[in-house]
Amino acid sequence: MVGEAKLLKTWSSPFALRIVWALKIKGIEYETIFDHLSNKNASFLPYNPIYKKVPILIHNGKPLAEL
Ligand SMILES: N[C@@H](CCC(=O)N[C@@H](CS)C(=O)NCC(=O)O)C(=O)O
Repeated sequence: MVGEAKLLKTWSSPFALRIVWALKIKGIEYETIFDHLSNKNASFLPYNPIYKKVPILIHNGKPLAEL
């Protein structure tokens, strides 16, 4: 993957494991950002303001939610 990848997730999100495994299988380096769903200023809110769900994969600043 060209560019920077960040994965926004909670520590317990089972949905995020799909992304973690996919990135690992593909050998893609990424930064993990943990947050809490109850945090009103959560880091993921600007990236998925309607559904307010994680995980969100951010590639070069562009969010991919509901993967
Ligand atoms: N369709 C989404 C579902 C993701 C999802 O439900 N994530 C949960 C955490 S595991 C969540 O963000 N829940 C917050 C809420 O429902 O308000 C996906 O497959 O990624």
